[in-house]
Amino acid sequence: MRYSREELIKAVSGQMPEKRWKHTEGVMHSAVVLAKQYGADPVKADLAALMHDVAKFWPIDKQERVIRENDLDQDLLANDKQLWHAEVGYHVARHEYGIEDEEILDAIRYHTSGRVGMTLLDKVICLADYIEPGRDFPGVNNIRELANHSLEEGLVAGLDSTISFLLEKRKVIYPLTVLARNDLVRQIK
Ligand code: DGI
Ligand code: FE
Ligand code: FE
Repeated sequence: MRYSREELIKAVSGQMPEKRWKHTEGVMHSAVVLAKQYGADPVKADLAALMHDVAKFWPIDKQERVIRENDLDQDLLANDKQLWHAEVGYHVARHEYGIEDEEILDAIRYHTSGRVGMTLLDKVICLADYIEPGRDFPGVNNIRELANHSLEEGLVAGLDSTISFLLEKRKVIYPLTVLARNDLVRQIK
């Protein structure tokens, strides 16, 4: 890897407002706790969490260009812009920061949408993003509670809250989010 953890922290924190960096620190903390609890690699969880929102505050036209000009999922461009930063973060982590671990890269890539067949690390990062200590939205404490005994239960509750929010606002729902949610429900049954 080309950068030390300290160098990555410096580079990533410089690309976002203070508040979003605090969120990232919270996700790093929660991801390590979940990783230790559920048997994922805490070092990988820390690094994926550190990088997960690296592109969140990039200008939207720059995010669009990265997706358009690279071998990335072009379908995202027809879906909510909020989804783009995960795909862009995946690309940037690989090509600008030299992260080569495919598990870490996938966890960054799918942290917003989820996917069918989420890996342990995917689940840890996606759930940590919902429950990090700075998060405050209706239902977050219920998700935190569920996360104490099941990654899948916590995630279904998290994705359900996102889907409900999108329905409420009459937004387009990215199909992969629904597929991810259904896949997790089946894993629980
Ligand atoms: O980047 P964060 O704010 O930390 O969290 P995130 O990466 O989970 O982004 C969530 C945002 O994406 C949230 O405001 C809802 C929005 N969004 C829009 N369409 C979809 C969506 N999220 C999911 N999972 N699925 C969608 O179809
Ligand atoms: Fe995000
Ligand atoms: Fe996040």
